Amino acid sequence: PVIMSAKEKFSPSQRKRLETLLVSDEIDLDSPDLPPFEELEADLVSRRKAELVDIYENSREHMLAQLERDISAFLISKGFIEIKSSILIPEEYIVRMGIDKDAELSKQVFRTDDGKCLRPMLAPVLYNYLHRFGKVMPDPLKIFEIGPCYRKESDGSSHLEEFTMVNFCQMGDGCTRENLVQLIDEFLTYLGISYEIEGDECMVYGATVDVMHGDLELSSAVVGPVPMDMDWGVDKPWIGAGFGLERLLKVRHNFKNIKRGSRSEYYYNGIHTNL
Ligand code: ATP
Ligand code: 9VF
Ligand code: MG
Repeated sequence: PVIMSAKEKFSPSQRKRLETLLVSDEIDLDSPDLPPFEELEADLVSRRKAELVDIYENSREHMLAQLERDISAFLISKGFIEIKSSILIPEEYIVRMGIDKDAELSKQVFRTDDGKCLRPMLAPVLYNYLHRFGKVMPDPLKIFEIGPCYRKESDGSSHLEEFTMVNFCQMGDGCTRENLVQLIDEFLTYLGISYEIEGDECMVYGATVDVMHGDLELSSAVVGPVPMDMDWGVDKPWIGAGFGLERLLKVRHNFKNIKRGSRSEYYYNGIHTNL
């Protein structure tokens, strides 16, 4: 038998079930005047069913895919050309990004047995595009990619092992910190997400311009050039930023856990599907 203290209204398993059914913080489970478990559960189940049916009847869009489409449309309108490259990349690119074999990020990489890995970032192939398109396109060159990235992660509510990154970058004319911050501002204003800018350091680029929402890092952005550029055949100034789409969804929908907006068989647009 489950022993509950007088003030605990729900058993741990009941609480877990209710938390699963909540989408954000619509109900405070510690509030004293809640109905009994069975009643509350039934109410939440019928709300979540109605929301799923509403999506089916009216939009039929997955929020992660929809966000990708919105971001694509925005960046294309700003003059950036869209890239879709392979998710499997040569392992060698990780080392060439300045990530040593014993570095933390190197240990986070999923490797296959034929010298490849699941990309943990989009930057290596974007570097290659900057090099090749730099010989073809007018200056400045603006490119972006959106797609899955993979990292072995141990820590919970803001990290996924499979997440979606957008990385946009510009090379050549106008690559100032001021233009980078301006572009980030237009991007997040377009998405309706508030933010603060912070300075940080990382092993790949050195100084970064981090974009925060409270304690959550939405993006690391960089003002180039950096010494590593020469290993990628890039010899012009650049600016770039990488944002995690699931973190943008977490903020926009006030999700407690980043899993709600991720690729998932359990959650559809933040709603648990076991109803
Ligand atoms: P953190 O320090 O939060 O682990 P990071 O600095 O290692 O992130 P970056 O390499 O700067 O991450 O990646 C750019 C962006 O991609 C991050 O700002 C974040 O929005 C997103 N991102 C990185 N790792 C993850 C992850 N494991 N799950 C979800 N989003 C991620
Ligand atoms: C900033 C986030 C090196 C000139 C091809 C573009 C950037 C983005 C950092 C990402 C990373 N860098 N996760 O580079 O835009 O690469 O660590 Si480029
Ligand atoms: Mg970062």
